[in-house]
Amino acid sequence: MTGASSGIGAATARRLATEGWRVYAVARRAEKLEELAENEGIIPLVCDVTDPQQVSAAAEKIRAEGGIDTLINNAGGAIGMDWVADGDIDDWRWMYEVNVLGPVTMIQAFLPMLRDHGEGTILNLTSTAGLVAYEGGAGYNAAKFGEHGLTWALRLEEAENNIRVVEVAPGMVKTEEFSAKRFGGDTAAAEKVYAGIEKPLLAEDVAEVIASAVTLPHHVNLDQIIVRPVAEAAKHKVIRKGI
Ligand code: 8X3
Repeated sequence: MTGASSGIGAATARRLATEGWRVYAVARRAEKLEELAENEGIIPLVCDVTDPQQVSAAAEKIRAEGGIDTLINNAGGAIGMDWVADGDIDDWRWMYEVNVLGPVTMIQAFLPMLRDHGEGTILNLTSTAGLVAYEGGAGYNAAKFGEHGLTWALRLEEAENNIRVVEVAPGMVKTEEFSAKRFGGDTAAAEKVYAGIEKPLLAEDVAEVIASAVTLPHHVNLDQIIVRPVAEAAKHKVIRKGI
């Protein structure tokens, strides 16, 4: 489980651990992982998923300890809401690295293990931003469309190896970090994203969906799960009350 230090990643690690899974919680921030590892069944593993050397060291360690049968690529994120005309190329590069190259690096390192297992699962957390573009979303849209594409190609390539490949594409999820990071710590701007939404999706809701997908019998492949709060009928139609 990558991006495990907070939000959907941490909630999913906790959710699967309560079902008796042994979960390697992968993230860069050691102190956050230590907290999470107080839950039984969660093993912290400090690793930057965009660094191939760190990823292959993590894969070696995990293989030596018995390996895994499921890889959940959750690490990712957005920076800014700039239009194409004004977007900062470094922001675009960062988004491509964490949302596309990170998952690819993890997949390349762990595929041999998943193939050897005989019943592997790879689940990629993309986004509704990877399915429909919006103004101000281009850098994130491009990265998530990319991750969506790699997920669907991978499914075709690995079916013969009995690896199921699942895409979970969440819409608006209120987590402590996604919008804060996107708006560079501007908490007012981050809060505005969820203003007036009575019941936004929470990390635990998405964790529930992920857990359902990966605990189904292995021959059942949910190709793509789009999950939004009821209040977000579409990106352009969000029901906000009292504002
Ligand atoms: C987050 C969904 O709508 O902020 O992945 O792009 S959105």
